[in-house]
Amino acid sequence: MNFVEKIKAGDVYSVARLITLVERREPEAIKTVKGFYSQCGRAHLVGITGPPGVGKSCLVASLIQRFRLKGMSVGVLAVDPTSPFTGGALLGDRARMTELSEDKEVFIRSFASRGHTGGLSAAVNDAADILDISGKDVVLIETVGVGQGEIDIARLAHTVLLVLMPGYGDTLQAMKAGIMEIADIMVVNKADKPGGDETVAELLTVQNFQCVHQNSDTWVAPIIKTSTVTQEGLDDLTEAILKHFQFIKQQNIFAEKNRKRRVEQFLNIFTQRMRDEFMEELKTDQALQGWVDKIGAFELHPYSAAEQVISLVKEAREGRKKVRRQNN
Ligand SMILES: Nc1nc2c(ncn2[C@@H]2O[C@H](COP(=O)(O)OP(=O)(O)OP(=O)(O)O)[C@@H](O)[C@H]2O)c(=O)[nH]1
Ligand SMILES: [Mg+2]
Repeated sequence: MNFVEKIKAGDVYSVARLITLVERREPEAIKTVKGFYSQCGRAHLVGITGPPGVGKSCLVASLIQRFRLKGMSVGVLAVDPTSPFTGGALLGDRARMTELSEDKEVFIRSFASRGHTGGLSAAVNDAADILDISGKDVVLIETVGVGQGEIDIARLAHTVLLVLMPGYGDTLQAMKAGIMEIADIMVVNKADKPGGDETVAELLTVQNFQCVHQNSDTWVAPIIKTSTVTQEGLDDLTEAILKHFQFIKQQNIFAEKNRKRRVEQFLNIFTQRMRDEFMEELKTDQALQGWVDKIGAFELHPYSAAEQVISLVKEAREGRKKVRRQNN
């Protein structure tokens, strides 16, 4: 079996190796990822997001067990916002999660937010594709916070779980505006602690406010109380995740979500590549150096400089269109 075949067969070592190589933006690895693009798009990507310490990693561990009981294979991408050297959480997560990773049908990988040439988002996108190709039925992606991280989880995942815990009323107020758009399932974890019902009630208020214009074809995010200590609500949560996947497939939302994710991914790659190309050209191109000097000398505003470049691209496109028309 060659490397790609091993990855497709779910070989843990090869999968880990390819993820490491794409993280480093190795050209060969990028070529491999490009090579199997047409076979991607089978796995269910589930985002688990929420404030620090609400129990996201514990929920991930519980969900792994439940999906495995259903015979599903599971990939986990834990995106940690803190440096691997200072964050106790990362070590904690690893310790908790590796208990399960004896199982060959479970693959777990942590990403530190620093030290990514080409960006964390690119690495996580590629890792999700690699897990998809390796045959994982579901890929759980843990990220901290809502809309504040480097990863746009709502674009990346098909199903987004927003995890809160009792006593998060204030956070809720602050997040209200964005909550309903990104959460497909709301989880109030640590339901073994007092105050869970109040948090659920607050969430319901937000939801009722938002539901006025919704019809029966619309997904209304369920609010599920869970506890990883007593195991309350974990079966319901698993079912809700699977139900949401069915829903988006039936309603054609799946294809639309994939399209949005890939456009976003393209834009990220494109802007990164433009930066890299530009900086590389600048090293040797004297005319370009002169142009940049003008920006530095307050002669050419960065806005105007950007507009000049965009005009050039537009002119080139117009020129090509003209040639095509003439050829027709
Ligand atoms: N009482 C109670 N504690 C819980 C529950 N779930 C998790 N915890 C505890 O909450 C703490 C944080 O749990 P994690 O799973 O690390 O939370 P997290 O959201 O992944 O945290 P970060 O990744 O640091 O943002 C740990 O001490 C857990 O033992 C629960 O259902 N009930
Ligand atoms: Mg965690």
